[in-house]
Amino acid sequence: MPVDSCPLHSLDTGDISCSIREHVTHSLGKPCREASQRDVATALSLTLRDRLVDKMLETRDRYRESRAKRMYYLSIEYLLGRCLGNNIYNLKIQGEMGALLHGWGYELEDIREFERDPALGNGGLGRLAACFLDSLATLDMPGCGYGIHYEYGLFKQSIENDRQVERPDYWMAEGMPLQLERRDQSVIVPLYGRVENHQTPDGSYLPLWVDWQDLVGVPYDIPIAGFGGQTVNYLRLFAAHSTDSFNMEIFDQGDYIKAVHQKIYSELISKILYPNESISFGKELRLVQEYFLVFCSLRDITRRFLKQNRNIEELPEYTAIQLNDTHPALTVAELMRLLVDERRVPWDRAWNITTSTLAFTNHTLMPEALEMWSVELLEKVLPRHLQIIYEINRRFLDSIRQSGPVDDAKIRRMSLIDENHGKQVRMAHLAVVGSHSVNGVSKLHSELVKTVLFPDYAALWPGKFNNKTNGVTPRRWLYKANPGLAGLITEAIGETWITDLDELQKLVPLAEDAAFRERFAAVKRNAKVRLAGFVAKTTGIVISPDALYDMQAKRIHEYKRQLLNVMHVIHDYLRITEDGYLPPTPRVYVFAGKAAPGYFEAKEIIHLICRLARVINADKRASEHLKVVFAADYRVSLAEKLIPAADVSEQISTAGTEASGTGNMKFSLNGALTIGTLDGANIEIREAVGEENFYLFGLTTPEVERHLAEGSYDPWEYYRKHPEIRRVLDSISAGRFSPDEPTAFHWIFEKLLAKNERYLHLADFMSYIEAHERIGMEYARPDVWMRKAVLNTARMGYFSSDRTIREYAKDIWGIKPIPPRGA
Ligand code: 26Q
Repeated sequence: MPVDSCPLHSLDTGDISCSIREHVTHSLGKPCREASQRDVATALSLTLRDRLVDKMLETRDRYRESRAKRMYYLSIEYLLGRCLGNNIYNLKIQGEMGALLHGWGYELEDIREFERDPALGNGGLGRLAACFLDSLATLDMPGCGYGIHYEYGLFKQSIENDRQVERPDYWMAEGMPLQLERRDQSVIVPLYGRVENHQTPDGSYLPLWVDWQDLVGVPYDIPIAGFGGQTVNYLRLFAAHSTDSFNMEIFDQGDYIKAVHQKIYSELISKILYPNESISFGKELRLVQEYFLVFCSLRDITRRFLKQNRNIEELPEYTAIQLNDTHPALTVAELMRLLVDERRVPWDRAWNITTSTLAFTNHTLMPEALEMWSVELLEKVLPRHLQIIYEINRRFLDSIRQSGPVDDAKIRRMSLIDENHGKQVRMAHLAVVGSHSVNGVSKLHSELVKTVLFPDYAALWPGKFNNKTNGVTPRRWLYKANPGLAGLITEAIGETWITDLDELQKLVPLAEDAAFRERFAAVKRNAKVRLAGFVAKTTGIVISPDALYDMQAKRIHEYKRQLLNVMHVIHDYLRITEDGYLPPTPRVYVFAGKAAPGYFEAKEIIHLICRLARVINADKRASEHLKVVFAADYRVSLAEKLIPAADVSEQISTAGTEASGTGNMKFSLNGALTIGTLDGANIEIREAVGEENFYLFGLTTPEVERHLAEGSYDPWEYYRKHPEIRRVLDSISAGRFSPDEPTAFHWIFEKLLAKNERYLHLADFMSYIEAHERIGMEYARPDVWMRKAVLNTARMGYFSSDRTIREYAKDIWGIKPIPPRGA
């Protein structure tokens, strides 16, 4: 083809208008006069894709020419959220697009609602990956994400008869206009089979993986635009298909039905995202998913690398691979296999290359969430990888024995194989041994990673362990989600904060400025009016924008303690209805979050919240002071509606259980005050915003640890001592919120009073209600409250994911920005 054969697209409104009409006609096959709002949304997405692709190709050339080191982020989940609005904002054409569509009789905001919110993740971990992609592109950093193109994302939640109902999320139903299929770059993935032991002519060991089956990974690229749109990276998601050749082989043997079954199995691999955060171990399909991601990504990475005429031994100089939790930890074994078996690199050198290339982030301390795979299953699915894991383990344990005397107990603790419940591979150990860096996601969590999770490894390799406190992208979570506040900030300090969030510091003096505080309050109220409209439309519940909006929005999990919040709501309700108490401020309690479909307690917590809402919202004595809303189907797009309207953010996990939290950052950045424990990133948020601007309560991590270690927590003691606790628990147990089913919530009474209750709800309850007392009083004084709210926003600069990414780039990846020429 001639060079430069295709003219580039421009961001000129006239050109865009022309492109939209062109896409309606030629991509959707409709005359413009018949276009529906959905068609306009699709055509607009395609129009933007054209522009993003131009920039993506330009970015790719720029990276190639620079021959710079690149970073690859491997994650089994990405929670991108809707892309259309985000791209419009990152291209800075929201004004022009709004006007153009308005001229055609549409509102941009309505058009944006037609886009599906791709939920290719469960929660924090997947959303963090999405924020990181935004920051990488904004910082002009050469990096890209790898993941799985699930056909079904996280289930859609609805509430029926006060209970969660799950429905499949077929997110591609209307197509995904932004993605580019890259069939030509498909990858053939071997699995199953067995290993034959052979020798090379010179007598060294030559394993041959034979009789494997295969499937195909087809990449789909989603362009990721940095702010300003100059750098466009991409997220590459692999979909699983069957190979025709494979089917034909069986077919030729005469077994047509079996051939079809193979095809169905192959396509199952990327069919669905697992909806729970821990109890899927042992599921063969999940293991195959993890391997599929790892194999496809590594093939793609090394193919790109070798195309540049480089020697595989130089891999770590030009490539950094970040493992997002242990889900892609098989990368350690697969990279070794690729080097040793395919490239014939000697083991020691291969090991050096592997550990210098890989780095690992841990996201959880919960013992039940630490991945283990049985040796038996690995043997069946990935026989050669299992051998390699055993060899890594043998050499590793030999090296510790050689470095000094060690007892057997320590060897057993450090081994990659757990032999306590049958033989199982500890994926976290594999990731630690196979990486040069291991990080946690907040200061506290990173300490606990060293002291609780991997004490032996931390003693062996103190330099390997480090902290990278999470962050969130200010583009989505302030600029786009909260245009009112973003506008006010830009008016006050200019717009540099969008890419340099520390600039928000300049708002600090304005916290003393009554006029500014009033404008800040007006912005907040506006967001609350909008949310109230949404709540009325979706739930029928009427809430006043003058009430305090108190929100807890996150996955439902016992450790996150939604029950503590529920207990406080009941406490408030009973004080009003039984004690004649008049709260200083009316409140709306908003809950949102999904429960894993098989997690009984979590689903019952949702049930209780919905029942409670029904009773309270219908009670005339209370409804002036108190409303409860369960906002169904929490997802990125709902978070963007809730967060700008929050006055109070509930971050109330038991100290030592939440690795970081990132919702806590989004709320505070948008001017909500946190009521929280000394857990995860709450600690750093409190230090940043100032302790007087944060409502602290609860036990500390060492206090919790001591209770759990010594068995000294006695919930009945709290029950006996505090009438407030007694009254709340008795009301739940007596069926006050489920009159037709009086015993429905009895399990909660039992659970919270059990000696081994792991999350110490009752120990923290009195200090929790005391902190809420202070909130009620201070909210009633708008000048006091708004001063604190402004200071929260002003001091959250540190929690930008741009800062996090800069730290990863400098300390772990060794990559640098490759900005466009002249930038
Ligand atoms: C593992 C095996 C099988 C099936 C599922 C999983 C699985 C899937 C997702 C295990 C864990 C997850 C997700 C974990 C997660 O979201 N962790 C959160 O990560 C955030 C980003 O670092 C932190 O802010 C949160 O504190 C942490 O809970």
